[in-house]
Amino acid sequence: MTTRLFGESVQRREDPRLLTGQGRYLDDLGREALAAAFVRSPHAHARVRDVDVTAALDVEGLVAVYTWEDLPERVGRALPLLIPHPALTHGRTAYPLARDVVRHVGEPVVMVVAADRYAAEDACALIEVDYEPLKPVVGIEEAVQGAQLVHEDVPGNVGAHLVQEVAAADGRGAREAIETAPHTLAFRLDIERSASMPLEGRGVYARWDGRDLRVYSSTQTSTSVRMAVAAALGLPLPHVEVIAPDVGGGFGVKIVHPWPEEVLVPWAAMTLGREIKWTEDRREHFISSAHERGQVQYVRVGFDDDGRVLGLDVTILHDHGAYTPYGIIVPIVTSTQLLGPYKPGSYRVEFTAVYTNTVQVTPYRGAGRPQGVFCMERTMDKIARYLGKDRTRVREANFIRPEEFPYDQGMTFQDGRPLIYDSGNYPEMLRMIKELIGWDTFERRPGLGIGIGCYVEGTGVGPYEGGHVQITSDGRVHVSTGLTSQGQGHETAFAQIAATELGVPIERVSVVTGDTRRFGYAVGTFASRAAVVSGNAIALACRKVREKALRIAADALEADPGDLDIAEGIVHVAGAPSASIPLSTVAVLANPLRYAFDEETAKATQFAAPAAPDRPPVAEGEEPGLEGRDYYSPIRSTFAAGMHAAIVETDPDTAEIRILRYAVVHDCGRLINPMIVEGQIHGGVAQGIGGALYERMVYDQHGQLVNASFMDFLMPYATEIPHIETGHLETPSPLNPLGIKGAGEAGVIPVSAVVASAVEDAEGIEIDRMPISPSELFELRMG
Ligand code: MCN
Repeated sequence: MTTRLFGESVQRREDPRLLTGQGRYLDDLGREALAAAFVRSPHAHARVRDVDVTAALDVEGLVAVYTWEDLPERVGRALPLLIPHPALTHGRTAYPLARDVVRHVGEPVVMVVAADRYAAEDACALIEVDYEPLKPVVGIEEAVQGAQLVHEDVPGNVGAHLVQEVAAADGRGAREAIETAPHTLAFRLDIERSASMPLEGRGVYARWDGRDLRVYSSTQTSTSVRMAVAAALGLPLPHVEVIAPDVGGGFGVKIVHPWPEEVLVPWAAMTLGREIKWTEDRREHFISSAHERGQVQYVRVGFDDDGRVLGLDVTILHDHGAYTPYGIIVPIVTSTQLLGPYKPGSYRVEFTAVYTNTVQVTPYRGAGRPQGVFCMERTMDKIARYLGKDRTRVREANFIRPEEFPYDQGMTFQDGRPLIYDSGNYPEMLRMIKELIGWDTFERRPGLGIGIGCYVEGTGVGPYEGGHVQITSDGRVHVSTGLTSQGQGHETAFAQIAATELGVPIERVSVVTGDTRRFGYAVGTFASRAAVVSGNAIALACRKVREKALRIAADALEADPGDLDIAEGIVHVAGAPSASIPLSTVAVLANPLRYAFDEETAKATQFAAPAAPDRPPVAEGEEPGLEGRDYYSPIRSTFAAGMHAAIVETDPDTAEIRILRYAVVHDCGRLINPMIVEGQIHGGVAQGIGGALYERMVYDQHGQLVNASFMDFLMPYATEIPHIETGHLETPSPLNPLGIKGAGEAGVIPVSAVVASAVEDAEGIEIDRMPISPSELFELRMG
């Protein structure tokens, strides 16, 4: 018998703790620490002429005030550009505190440290910054005109420009194929800006003991924060520890590292020899973190009578905000993954990333894919509408067939690796989603519409993650991995993997993430990669430990390791359960230094083979202890896929859009925990509904974000989210030992496309812009 937990909907083990207020988030720590606060620019674009801190110095409790001038050279350097790319010819990042020019409202200018946040904020209010306002660049159209520059040395505000082209089999390019196609369409699509809105904002708390720096950060990448902080402060890596405590959501925004505050707070803690903490407030989150989406896409498509795409030409204008700390990953993802499950005859994509005087853009759950899917799925719907065909038929005519895997889309990803889809079954998925939503039996009536959207998502990107597994003499299994968790349920899913691999009850397995003291080499949680990359690393580490356990047990039982199995934490001879030894005992035997501190250990030592005088106590090639570490480094991404469908109702008078039904069929390879995956999908769909119907960052012409609070930035409540019906298809990935693909972003990706498809169906009006509010729908109705 083996303990099988992989694939079961095991209840999330972290939830009782998190749901009963026992979570330890950043702001729960360092209650005695000094508080940091920031003076942030009220201008979208201005020269900083002078900073007068005199009035603030009288504030009771004030400890220190810093401007850029006060920072040592190393700390004051521009923040790193994390993912360079040859096409990013003009990458620009901010300084931790503004140097001469501020380029968006919210950019930090002065840092204040005080006894508490009240005093720090009072001091901030008294600091006078003399700004010389400059004309701001707001909106893509204004940026591309290039009349006014965000960065003086970036001509035309163009940070990056990239063209990728996949020619047809006959060598013709997409533009040529479109010219000669039987039918062509051309249109423009707009997706407005939105942003990750985790319940918990960013935050950092640092303490320095004269030798070691410990930093707590609400981050998605603790090991990278550690490297960045060590580099900025000139500290050797072993003297810096970074711990991500419980993190109340990230959704992408917490992958940036280091944030200015992550450098400044530790530096000030070292300089002052005091503990310091900063927690972001909601307004800071709106104006000082990062946004995404924000793209205009021009599409030209040529197709035949069956709706098969012969040529697709997409030109993307991407609003990158003021800086590019995370490179141009968002437009790269849009342009390379836009094709989804389809194989157009030829494809050309071109993007231009422009700077504007708005908050910088970094990936937000889905990372450029919602824009790409909106583009591709609108294209499919428009072709169907033009030809008078069923929308699902046009999609089917363009699908990559199951027998064509592995399928090379001809695109090159950010890391220079080719985009090769590893496995999938899109026709089957279409069959499933049609059945789930009742596509063929849908009864039309005025104001009711049905829509569909398909996508493919590269998940589980490298370069690597690791896993460490230790079995202690109480029989407990301790798993650690370096990436962090923000609510994805890793404590449960990783425990399922370990319990299955090792044959132990899940109750005996504990999992630690995000603590560089436990695991130093890691990349982080983003791009739906944890299950694939850490999950496989943990499985591989478990297999090492299992092998070692079997070797030791075989010695003790005088059996062949090949005849042994582990179940319920007990190693036994297959077919002879009485010849057995618990893993706890094996753990004792694995360490020649035995403390018989309890009866169990004392009993275990009886198994010890008499010391062979000609053999060292730790055999050559072995290490003491029953533990193991391994890494998994994927050769390339594995491609998850999904299809969503919705039925919407539009109000004839108020133009309100209600989603009556929402169905999802999803394929993330082998499921570790179906319930967790469904939860991930539900959360993603909810965010997608926000993006489709409610959420947008509204800037005025002065570069002021006019809805920078939850009073004005609309997010859906639970009341706006319908019940989500979910079906799973499992096409295992041939690329990794567990056959897994990622699932964490899936839900959000096609929602705008699906809602647009359904609203268009209900109204008979083309929907080319998202989000769509009732007033906008009303205006469209009016023509
Ligand atoms: N899973 C599974 N079987 C699979 C694939 C995944 O059971 N075949 C499980 C995993 O074990 C994990 C969860 O599903 O518990 C998500 O796994 P994965 O797809 O690997 O995604 P990550 O864990 O890497 O999480 C990142 C992803 C991203 S990119 C964003 S953004 C996001 C998201 O996850 N942010 C989140 N989900 C979030 N959920 C919460 N609560 N909070 C966030 O900030």
